[in-house]
Amino acid sequence: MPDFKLLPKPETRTERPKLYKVILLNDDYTPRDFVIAVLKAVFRMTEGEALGVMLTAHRKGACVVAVYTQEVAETKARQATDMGASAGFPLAFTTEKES
Ligand code: TYC
Repeated sequence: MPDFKLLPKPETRTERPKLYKVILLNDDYTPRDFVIAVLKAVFRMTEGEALGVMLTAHRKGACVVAVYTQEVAETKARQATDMGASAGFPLAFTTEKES
């Protein structure tokens, strides 16, 4: 068994991945129940969680849905926005880098 204490410390350090928020934007046309269905399908929320997020976006104009690594955040925001577009609604999700 080599004595690892004698080996030099590696120079590289592992960076924590940068995190991105997925944000739900309010609009005047998408039905509330449709927003809830999308939140449950794409973000695996319970009915209660989805209702809370939908109502916050409805009242305040926007709501943070979840936080992921960049690729996951962008993929989920696109999938959720596409579900709205496929049904003829202007439902929009954006992503924003966490500060
Ligand atoms: N404002 C929409 C309505 O009154 C519902 C809605 C809520 C739409 C949240 C989008 O992100 C949203 N039908």
